[in-house]
Amino acid sequence: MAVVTLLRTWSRIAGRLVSKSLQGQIVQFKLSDIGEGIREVTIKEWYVKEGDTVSQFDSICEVQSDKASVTITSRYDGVIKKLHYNLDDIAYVGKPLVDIETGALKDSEEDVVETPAVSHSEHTHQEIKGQKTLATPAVRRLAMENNIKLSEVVGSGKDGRILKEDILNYLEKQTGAILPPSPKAEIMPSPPKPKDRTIPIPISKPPVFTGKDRTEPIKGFQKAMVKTMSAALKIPHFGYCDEVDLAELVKLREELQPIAFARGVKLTFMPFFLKATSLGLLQFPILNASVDENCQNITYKSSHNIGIAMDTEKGLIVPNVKNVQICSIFEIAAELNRLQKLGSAGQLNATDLTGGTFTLSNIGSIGGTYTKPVILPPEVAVGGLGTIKALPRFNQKGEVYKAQIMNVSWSGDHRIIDGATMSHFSNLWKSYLENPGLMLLDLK
Ligand code: CAO
Repeated sequence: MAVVTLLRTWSRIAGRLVSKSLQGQIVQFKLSDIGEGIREVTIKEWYVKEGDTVSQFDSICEVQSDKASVTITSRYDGVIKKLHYNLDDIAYVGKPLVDIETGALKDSEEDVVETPAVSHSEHTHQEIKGQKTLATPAVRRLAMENNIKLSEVVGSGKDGRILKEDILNYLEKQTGAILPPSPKAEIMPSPPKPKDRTIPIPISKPPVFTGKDRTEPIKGFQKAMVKTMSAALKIPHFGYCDEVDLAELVKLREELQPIAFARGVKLTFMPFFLKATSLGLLQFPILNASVDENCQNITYKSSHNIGIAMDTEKGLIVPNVKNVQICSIFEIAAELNRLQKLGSAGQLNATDLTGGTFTLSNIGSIGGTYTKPVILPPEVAVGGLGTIKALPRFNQKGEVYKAQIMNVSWSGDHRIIDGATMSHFSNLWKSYLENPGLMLLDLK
């Protein structure tokens, strides 16, 4: 998969292996070809300045492409002689990042890890004496904190990837320690309180008037948006809207929220929306498909990797929850918590950001009722959700009751999806959310 290539190349970003012949010389870290067509990254943060002494594995800087955020770490003991870029500059593939005057190597360092770049990725890549060890940064940290050599742990994940459980099992065998309960997500929301849904109050900053025009390069997430939205323009969009009464779901979530909270997970409406979408996609697989460039072939995707448009400080990103079709609502919630946490820290990895098959955009968490969502190619459909509002509606006896209304706006690629299909899908989605108990019947 391309992600592996990306990470392999990321791991080469900061340069080459230290050899003793380099001691005392000024060496340059060059930004190597990082694959995926990426030719440039933005310098997000420098962790060092000229004159600083660094050791191997000290963080040097944080760079951001339109796909991932990566920490570059030093391969060398030495002194930083030159930073080749200022903050927010674009660093180019093949050009030097920093100059380091190398110091003496410690004996033990020659056979340690040669991985300079820590991608904020699920799949970081270590090479130890020619062997590849796959482990996440969190797992490597856990191993380090417990003085465990990754090379001694047998990984039970895909391709021998070392998982957190492998470290805990190893630790248990070594020390007889009892395994801690399954980890809680780090987001600990304040205990939920039942309430009517209202439009969030906008927080406004004091206005600033500079009196000057400003031109700046389009980069980072915005640049990615230029690319994908220009491609989306070529797709003839069909729009379809409806309203959904979420009164039952509002009640159900209020009941389940404290339980999820006790398990360390914030439970919003999104996991229910995602599950209902996935159940709908099982019936209408054409909405979870992609078409080739000239629209000659349709590929029906087996996984429901549902993307979530996410508003972050740095702009719009769309990570996806993988395989929603086999996830419980709680599992979706926990994954969403993780994506949201990484998203707001600008640390989502390439795996999280690629491979989506359908997208939901919950603009309603910010405000608004209707939207005209734009398809994210190569996907063929997207849903936009408005704010849930307490509104009067009539029941079948003509009596007024308090409903919790949310508007949903779907867009489909009208080359392959007709309006009736979209309407059938939307009706099914609506029925699951208006009668959440129905989802139980179809959950795997
Ligand atoms: N109506 C009313 N309340 C809503 C809501 C809606 N449609 N959606 C979320 N909420 C509530 C949540 O339930 C939560 O309330 P509680 O504290 O009582 O649980 C609160 O708003 C905050 O939710 P959240 O935003 O943290 O989490 P979420 O899972 O609902 O949504 C995400 C996650 C990533 C979709 C959202 O944070 C976000 O970024 N939305 C913007 C999407 C966007 O920009 N779309 C445009 C794309 S095109 O440019």
